[in-house]
Amino acid sequence: MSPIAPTDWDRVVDAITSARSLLLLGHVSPDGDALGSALGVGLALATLPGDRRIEVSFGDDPFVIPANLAWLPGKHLLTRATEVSDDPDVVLTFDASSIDRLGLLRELAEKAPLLVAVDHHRSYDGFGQISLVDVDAPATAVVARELIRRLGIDLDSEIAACLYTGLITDTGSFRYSGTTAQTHALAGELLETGIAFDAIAREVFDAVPFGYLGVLGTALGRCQLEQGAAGGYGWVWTAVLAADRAINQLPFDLVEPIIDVVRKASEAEVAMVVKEDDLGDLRVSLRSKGVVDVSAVAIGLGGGGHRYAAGFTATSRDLSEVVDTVRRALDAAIIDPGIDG
Ligand SMILES: [Mn+2]
Repeated sequence: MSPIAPTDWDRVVDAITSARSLLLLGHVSPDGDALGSALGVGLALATLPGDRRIEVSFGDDPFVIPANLAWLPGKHLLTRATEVSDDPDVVLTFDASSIDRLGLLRELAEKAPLLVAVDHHRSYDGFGQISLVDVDAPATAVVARELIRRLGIDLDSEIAACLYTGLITDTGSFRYSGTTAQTHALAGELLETGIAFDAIAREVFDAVPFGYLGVLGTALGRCQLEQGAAGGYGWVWTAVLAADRAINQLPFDLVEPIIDVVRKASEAEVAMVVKEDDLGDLRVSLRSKGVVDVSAVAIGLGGGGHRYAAGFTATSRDLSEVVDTVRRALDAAIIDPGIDG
């Protein structure tokens, strides 16, 4: 059962159905859950009778749709952050745990008559007038599906493809511990619409340009294992430099899956990839097997996330300084051996 108050659902449904213009936002550098949820709800709203403006966006400039999500349905709803209409009646945010995750579009969202947060992060900080937030949901897509149900809109295969993308992104294809029987039931419901789940999985997880292999090889060759770190539970880390990507002509947004290889090292409880973006900023991805809450580490360093997956952008551009900072933060982190991921 969703912990979201029925009155909150009702208020949002009323506001959406009476709105003339809606803006649906994913967080900056959107992942499959953010963009899939926003586009899925956008496509659903587009089937409602009556005239309303629906724009789906996220606050990045340049406005880059991650390559693994470029196939998502609903592209006609996507509006560049710099071209979004500035007078929406209702703004809905998807998968953003704090208002600064809206990037360039933060101010526009703040001054909207109604701002609704749709999310599942434990680190959600309470922004917005109404919160449709279920911290037990394994993906925002689960909350998005419930919103569509409460709007009385039937799923079609395009809406379902978007929501399924959110679901498999955040559950690691139903492998992570947030997955429940209800998650599989929802997947079954989405499959009933006839989505090509095999093609979706290939697009989302298994299609990379050749240059990715070169960057992956360099990053894996640079991996360090520190078995004494993270309270003795072990830490494996590497870095992906802008120069590595330049040689292999790989855009920044395609570096993210490298952490999923690095975190396989069974000697390490925590995995980290430090990624240098095109501006020289160091963006840090952290993964935990469950004993260490990496969201606490990331939040302490200005970021956010979940117990198992979190990240932050470093204030320093010096790699060894960032590595030292995280090593210290991991040593100070709360370690709960009772939770076995
Ligand atoms: Mn999510």
